[in-house]
Amino acid sequence: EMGVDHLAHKELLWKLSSTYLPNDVASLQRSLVRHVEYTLARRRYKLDTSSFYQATAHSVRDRLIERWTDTQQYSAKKGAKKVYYLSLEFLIGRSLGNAVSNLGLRGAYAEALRQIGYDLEDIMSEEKEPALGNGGLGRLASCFLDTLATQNYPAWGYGIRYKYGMFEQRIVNGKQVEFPDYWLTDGNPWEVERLDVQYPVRLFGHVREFQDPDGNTLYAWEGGEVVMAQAYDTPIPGYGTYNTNNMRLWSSKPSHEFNLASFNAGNYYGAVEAKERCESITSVLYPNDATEEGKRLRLKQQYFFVSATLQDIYRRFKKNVGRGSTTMKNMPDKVAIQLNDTHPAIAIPELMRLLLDIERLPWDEAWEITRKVFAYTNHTILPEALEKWPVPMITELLPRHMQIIYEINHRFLLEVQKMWPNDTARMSSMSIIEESSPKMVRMSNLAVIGSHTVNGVAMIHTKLLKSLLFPDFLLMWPEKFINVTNGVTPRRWLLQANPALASIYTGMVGPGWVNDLKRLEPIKTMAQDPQFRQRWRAAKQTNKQALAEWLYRSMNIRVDPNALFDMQIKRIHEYKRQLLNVLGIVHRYAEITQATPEQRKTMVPRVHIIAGKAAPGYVMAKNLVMLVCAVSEVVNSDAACRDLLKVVFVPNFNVSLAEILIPASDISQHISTAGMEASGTGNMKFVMNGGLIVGTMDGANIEIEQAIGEHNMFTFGAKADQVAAIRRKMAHDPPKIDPRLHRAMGMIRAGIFGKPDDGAYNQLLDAIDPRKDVYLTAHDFPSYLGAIAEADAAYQYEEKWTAKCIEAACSMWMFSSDRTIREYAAKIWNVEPLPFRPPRHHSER
Ligand code: F58
Repeated sequence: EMGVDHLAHKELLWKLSSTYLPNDVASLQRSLVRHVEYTLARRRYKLDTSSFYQATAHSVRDRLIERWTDTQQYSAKKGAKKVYYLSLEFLIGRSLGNAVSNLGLRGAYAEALRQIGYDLEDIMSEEKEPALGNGGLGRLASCFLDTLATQNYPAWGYGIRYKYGMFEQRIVNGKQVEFPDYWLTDGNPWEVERLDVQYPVRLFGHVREFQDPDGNTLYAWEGGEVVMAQAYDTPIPGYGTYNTNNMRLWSSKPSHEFNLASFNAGNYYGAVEAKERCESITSVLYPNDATEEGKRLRLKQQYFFVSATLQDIYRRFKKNVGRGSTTMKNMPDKVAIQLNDTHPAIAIPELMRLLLDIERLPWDEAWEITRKVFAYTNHTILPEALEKWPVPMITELLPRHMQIIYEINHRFLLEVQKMWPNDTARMSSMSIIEESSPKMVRMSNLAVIGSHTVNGVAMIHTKLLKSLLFPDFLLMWPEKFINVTNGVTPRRWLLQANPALASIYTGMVGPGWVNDLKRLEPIKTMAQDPQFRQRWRAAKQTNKQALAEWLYRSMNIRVDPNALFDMQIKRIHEYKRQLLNVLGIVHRYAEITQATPEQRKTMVPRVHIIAGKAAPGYVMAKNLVMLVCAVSEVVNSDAACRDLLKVVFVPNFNVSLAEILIPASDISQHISTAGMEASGTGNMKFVMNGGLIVGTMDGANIEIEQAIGEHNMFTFGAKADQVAAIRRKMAHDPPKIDPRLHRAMGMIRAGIFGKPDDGAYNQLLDAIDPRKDVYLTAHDFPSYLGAIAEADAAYQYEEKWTAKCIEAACSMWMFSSDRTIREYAAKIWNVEPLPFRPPRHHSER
């Protein structure tokens, strides 16, 4: 019971903390200057742009924090079911623009800054973006967080606060060189270090078996090393709502226990070094490598992150246990955990360990809870990309988990045996353990077995997932497998990246489209209106102009903003077939150099932009980057190409760069070998921004085509169901090579683009030999040129072209992550939005 004095104190405290920050221009200015003086401790006259970025960020952060703490307190009080999105990657991009936009304070801050001599846009570009992800998978996680907040779902993202994010790519002497991305040099105003949220995480050690007083056998994981997980929280504001969610990232640091043990042993320097090693766990993001295997530190990262996260979720849930009728069994009513790929799948045996060894539940009860809590999203069916860990490695690092995995597998295989007696082939393909040497733990099988739902990320991907990857699991659990097609947030990818187009939309249908992309549908009919088409083109032109200026400023390259802008921007991978694009460009180059003046007049002037990072150990990808750079060098300095062709490799592709490039595109290429790109999400962003696609019938391209109409997309190439037969046939009956491809390859081999001494180009070209053309690059080349030619032809009819773009862009509602998340919520998580109603007057909390 609270005493009188305590009540009085509480009331006083309440009064002291009960005002909301004012958002009028004058108040924002006071807040900015106060942060310069008191947060940055700078004199008033030292007011450079970078100080003002810091001050603006802190001022915005204050306003995020009041919404954030209110939202979190509210959902705790309501005891609502929460979604936990577990991802080793979040590619958040810059925060300032997103925050002022989502808070509805962009205008006010822009004005506040303008009056004191600063430009909000300039200040925004001071921000260093956190690149805590590789590509599509990490960016998807961040789009999901934006939508979860916008739609008022109680949801937290959990991940790792890498000290070094995705490497910085520079081109030095025509080659990719990687530089470390230490993104925290200037601090990070968007995070709050929660010194009161730390958990110990054990690694190595042994399992002790013992009996409880009733004679039951129990297990305890003991010894080894203990490192601490330190929480860093970042507010995730929704757009047009008060709700603000949380992204909690973990950083590793030495534990106190670690301290004592090592130092007492008398080895001072050795102990300090051991402490350093603790911090190395979260030091670097692994770049998606072709040779991604046997990396013990990566497994440590995964477990470290999972252990801290589950302790945190568990502690939050346990506050409710014992309250009313809540027991452990109710965990699935309060907790939904989504595994973003298998990277966090070790969470399945970890939750089992907590329920068995700490909570002391019987196996069946623990297993039922676990399976009701987890769901798993698969992002690839490429066998080489499926995670496997050597049994000896898990045994050493996580001995208790290895036992639990074996027990899960044993019980699972009994079920298999029941369903298909003595079917050893099935047993061995469904087993979590691959009987190789050394034995391997198949994380995808573990994730399927331990989850209630498994989803693919586009219709074709889910179909292939069912038929190729998990056919036996599908027979066992037909309901477990579902599709949830990916989506992207219209906030970052339209409203913020493309203000020119956004203002057209708002002018037509009001601002509601930002949270309800369906409202753009009626604008489709405006494709018939010449005046509207004119305005649309003007917006695209503004964006192309801005990009042209950017290219000139930052790369000293001049491009004509009236040319067709063609882009392929994504990670460099053989299956994504950047090589097909380059061969197409080389073909065009040949055509240009041989064209008569009459023929030149019929050619469409083009600017080809390619951007993307190659994993440091992925030789073919690095060769490709070299080739693009060499082609661009030759083409751009050839007078014959002057007004017809420019090729630009833009280094260090990241979220901020995508925000500049995508709105300026006329054509983008999504040309993976059919069946290999799970979904793709760039494709969605481009079409939403009024660009058209040259693409294969792969991933979400197929659904995009369905939504926008086939007359609005340039498709080509083998279909997924033809690929296997084509590959089989080419081995014994090599197809004749297309003469245009032959010529393009000949030019490259002849050294027109240089002859690197390591034979890099030959290596690229040898891999598309028509007899072993794994990615069907040679096979698809003729139809690829056909699609490009169609696009060129269509581009020459300006009015028709614009009509296509309008129709396509306004048909894209289903590729908003808002639709995606509603599906996850309904079909997988069983959660409801919980909007926090803010106080009507700012002065009363
Ligand atoms: C991508 N995967 C898919 N993985 O390739 C893409 O089709 C899909 O649209 C996207 O996920 C979202 O579903 C992807 O980006 C990675 O980056 C992994 C990161 C960890 C190492 C292995 C690659």
